[in-house]
Amino acid sequence: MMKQAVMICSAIAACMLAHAQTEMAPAGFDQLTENIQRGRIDTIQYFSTTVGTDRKALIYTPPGYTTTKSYPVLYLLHGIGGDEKEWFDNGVPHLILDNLYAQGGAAEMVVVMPNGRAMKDDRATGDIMAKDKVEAFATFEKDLLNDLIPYVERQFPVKKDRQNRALFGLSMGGGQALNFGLGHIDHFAWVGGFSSAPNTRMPEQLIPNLNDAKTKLQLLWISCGDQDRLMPISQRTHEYLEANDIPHTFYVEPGGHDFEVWKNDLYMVAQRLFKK
Ligand code: FER
Repeated sequence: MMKQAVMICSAIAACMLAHAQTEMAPAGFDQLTENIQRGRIDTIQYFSTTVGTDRKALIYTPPGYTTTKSYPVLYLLHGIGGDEKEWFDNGVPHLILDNLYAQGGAAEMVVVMPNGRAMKDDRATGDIMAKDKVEAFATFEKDLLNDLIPYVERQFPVKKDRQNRALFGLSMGGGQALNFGLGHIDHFAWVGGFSSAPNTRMPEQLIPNLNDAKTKLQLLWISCGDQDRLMPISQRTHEYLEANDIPHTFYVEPGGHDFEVWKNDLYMVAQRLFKK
């Protein structure tokens, strides 16, 4: 009887320990809080020389935003079923950041949420897995670097160096963030993928310059829910980074391929960004 009780107790303790290893956002982190300062969400429109059309993005400016300051920028990318509104509609980045700012928990930043499907009809309608639509997620590399970032840097009071640019995304956007971020370390010091999709380059193609990745990144973040069938993509990326001594965070959390996981990821990452 005694022995059984000891065994049950140690099983419970082991279980608690396993869970304690994953730090998670506290309850309420994604809820509207009364009587705190709020940032703003606006829609911006820029001409894309890559696509040949005007394109839309959402932009979050933090509480107390003023053009007399200069802000770092997080570019935050959506998944295969989404568009520039996906994060706002499902991931409430404005609420997560407002709550963090109310507690002094994040560096002031501007967040730009683009449409990562760089083609003339960039709506997430019809067959979202169609070849041209999937290819448009790769084309976005040029739109981001040549069109969107220059537009944001012309129109907003933002810092224009790699130390003050972050590129993160979820799923297809996670693959984009890793591919483009690690492919252009000269542009981004903060890079990460949440539940990154099969568009993530194979590890051997992902990092053109291993030494730059070792020495120049402020944060390289790979996260995935433990129930997500796309885990092998994050796992293989993590293993390659580890084998090549590239500093990174591999963050595995309870959950599947959904915004419960991605909201938690944003909460975790937003606290780390643009801090020494
Ligand atoms: C695939 C599985 C998942 C794929 C893309 C996804 C292009 C993307 C999922 C998402 O963005 O949520 O085979 O191929």
